[in-house]
Amino acid sequence: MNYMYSKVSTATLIAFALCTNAHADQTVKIGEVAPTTGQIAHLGKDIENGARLAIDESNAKGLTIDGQKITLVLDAQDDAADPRTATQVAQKVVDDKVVAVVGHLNSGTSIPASKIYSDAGIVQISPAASNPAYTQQGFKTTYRVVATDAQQGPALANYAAKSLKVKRVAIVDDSTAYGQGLANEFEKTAKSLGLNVLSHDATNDKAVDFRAILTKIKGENPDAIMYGGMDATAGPFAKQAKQLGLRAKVLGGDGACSEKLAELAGDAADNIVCSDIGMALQKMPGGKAFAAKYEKQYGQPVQIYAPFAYDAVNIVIDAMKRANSTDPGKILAVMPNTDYKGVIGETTFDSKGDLKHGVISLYDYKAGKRTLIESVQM
Ligand code: ABU
Repeated sequence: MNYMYSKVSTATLIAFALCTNAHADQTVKIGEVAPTTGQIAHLGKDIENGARLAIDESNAKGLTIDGQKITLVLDAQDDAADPRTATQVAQKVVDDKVVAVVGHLNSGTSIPASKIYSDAGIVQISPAASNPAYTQQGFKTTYRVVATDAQQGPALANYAAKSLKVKRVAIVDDSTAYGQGLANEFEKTAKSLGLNVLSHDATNDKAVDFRAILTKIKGENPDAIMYGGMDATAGPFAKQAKQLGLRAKVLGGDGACSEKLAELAGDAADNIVCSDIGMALQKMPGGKAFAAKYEKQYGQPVQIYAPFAYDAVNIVIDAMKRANSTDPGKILAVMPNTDYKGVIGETTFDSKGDLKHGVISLYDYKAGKRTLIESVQM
């Protein structure tokens, strides 16, 4: 009798344990890759911080998918802005069994990594990569939540010609997929608008001394110099231009257009006009609340990409809810129907994974503060 009781009791316990296990928290990893070492580490950290905020909020609020409580974990990795490291890290997060990836920051890392995510059938959403080629490879997994350089280059050239009345422009790029691509897009539009493109020189993304190129450009007497590169080089570039007595405006794209650029350029920041590949933070539907939350959490201002990374994570969560699954294949299947209203606005994607409605914002710097000039819907 005692034996029977013990048998029933054990069976009941096993059934109870199985039942309990079915409802135990499931841990789901979302990958996040950006450079958190090197000269643009502050921009990579901006992405990681934005992504982590979304993860923490989801965990605090509670997430249930298909009856299962989900605890999200951010699998945050450093690609050092290096294309080769990026592919190694991409393989690592695939091996870590992430359900989707937010990243990478650079076009030069996002593009090679995208093949690895495509082969693994894992959604990749870049919060920053703007080279058009990123989404033109025919991969179903490749998305971004920012406008492209095919929109940004023309917007900058139009502003230079029509508002700044630039007639003569010199161009310099940092030889990266982003810097060179943006400079080329700018050049095409500048020429079509009748600007005199005096020269197009190349430097590199580790350069610190631009005086040889700038001295040559000074002799060309430009009204503006378009610089395709990130803030870490754009700041010293603008600073050295001013030190050499160049009065030309320095134009830059989103990679240069950070809060930190003012610090890097010093008083030459007042000479800079730059563009961003989304709505200005203060004009984003959730921008003010996000900026306050971010500053409270991290004790520093948003640089550029944090709200895009935050929304990218929430787009993955939204896809999990719509798919009622954490299976990467099922998340991928619902991605084309994304219609997510987040901090940056409403995100819907075209058939390539680009935003249906990109926005370019233009800024200058006044007394060291990045100041919005205008936003243009593309
Ligand atoms: N969009 C500028 C920074 C990222 C990139 O390389 O595209």
